[in-house]
Amino acid sequence: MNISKNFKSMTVMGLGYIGLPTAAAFAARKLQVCGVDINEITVNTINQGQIHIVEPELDILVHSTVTEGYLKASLKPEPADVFIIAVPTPFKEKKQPDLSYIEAAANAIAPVLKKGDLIILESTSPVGATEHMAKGLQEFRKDLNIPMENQGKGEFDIYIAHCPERVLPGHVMRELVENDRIIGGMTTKCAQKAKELYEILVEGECLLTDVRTAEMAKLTENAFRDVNIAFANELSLVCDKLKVNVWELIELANKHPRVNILQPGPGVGGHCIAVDPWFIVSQAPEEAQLIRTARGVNDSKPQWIQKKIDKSVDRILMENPNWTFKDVTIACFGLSFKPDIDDLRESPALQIANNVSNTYPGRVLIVEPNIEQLPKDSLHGAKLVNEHEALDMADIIVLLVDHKQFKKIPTRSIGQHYLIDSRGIWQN
Ligand code: SAJ
Repeated sequence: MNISKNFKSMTVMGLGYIGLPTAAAFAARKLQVCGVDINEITVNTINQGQIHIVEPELDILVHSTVTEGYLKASLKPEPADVFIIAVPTPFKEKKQPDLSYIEAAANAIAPVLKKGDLIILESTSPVGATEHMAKGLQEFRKDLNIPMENQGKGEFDIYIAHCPERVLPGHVMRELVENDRIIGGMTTKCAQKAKELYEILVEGECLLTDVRTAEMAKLTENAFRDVNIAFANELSLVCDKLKVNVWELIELANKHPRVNILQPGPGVGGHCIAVDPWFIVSQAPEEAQLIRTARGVNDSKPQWIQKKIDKSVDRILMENPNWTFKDVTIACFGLSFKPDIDDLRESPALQIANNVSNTYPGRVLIVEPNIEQLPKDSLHGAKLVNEHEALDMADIIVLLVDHKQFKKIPTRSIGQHYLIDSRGIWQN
């Protein structure tokens, strides 16, 4: 275990999916960490050694670091040697990045800053956000000399860097340590200082660059994945039209040594891949044509699945002239935004299931092994059941998430139903 000589204390702004694991990981390396959140319930939960999010291994680490006195949560930032900002960067109307959470976090730490402190922005940010944050800090603290743009070898009172998080939900604790880290410094010294910090924790390589390149690198990684998923989703539409099995097609094409197509699905969910490409589009609307189109392809996939469901209902009604649509039972398998997690936010599966329950009220079954009750604000009239009940009762099965439990269902149990398999797990 690395114990730092130069960094004794840390304040982490934002205790969500990135901030809390980061705070706990540094606390486990014996830094004195204060995690700050605006939500009082979150703060109280953590101070009791518990967690408010689902992430493997995080509960144990938070419990032990709080118990040993290395981690605590607070509503207000405390003075520290290092400040990590890990707050959300959603988009606002017209898909423009919303920097208000970063601005609020920077304003909150400004009064407690002192000479020699290191500030790291980890939130995924549009290009220029770190410089914008630095300018805000300089206005607030005229007594400190703060670097406000890329200044190479310059010397300043405060070190500022952008080090985008790149961890995969569900594997955060491992990836925080194993992944390579991009470190963008406002000056060369800022980058080196931030590297010194991450080396306490990171076993991967720490790669140094300037802040703007670091910001763009993170956006590029997620836009790259989005464009590649869009390619797979577009192929699924083309293949459906041409009566070609897209799953077999992709498997065959991927045997080529330089082809690696991703998997089609019901659309792209989560808070990163469906959001971050818009930051590039909003800053370079004329140039980012492909990135914008990919977003459109992925965002339209839920409607395409919905049309398939409507067509199946029509066919069942033609086969059963005495039925109305109220007699057709539809089972949606999966609600989360990707397999084997409980996170329903920005989930295309939830969007589709919600549409289905609005269109066919009273006859919709949901199978989601990772939750115990349906969300209160959607899916009205739908019923949470287990897979056996759904297979017994449903006329139409819609597979939306490839959870491990669903992959084990023998395809002969599916055979007698109308099937819309958005993930291709029951194709045979
Ligand atoms: N998906 C597909 N087909 C695929 C792969 C994914 O439809 O072949 C869908 C998933 O079902 C999901 C969405 O894409 O709805 C996003 O899932 P994901 O596993 O691709 O990514 P996230 O959002 O969980 O995490 C991403 C990661 N970025 C990259 O892999 C480039 C992660 O490393 C980032 O740290 C994270 O975004 C983030 O926070 O930015």
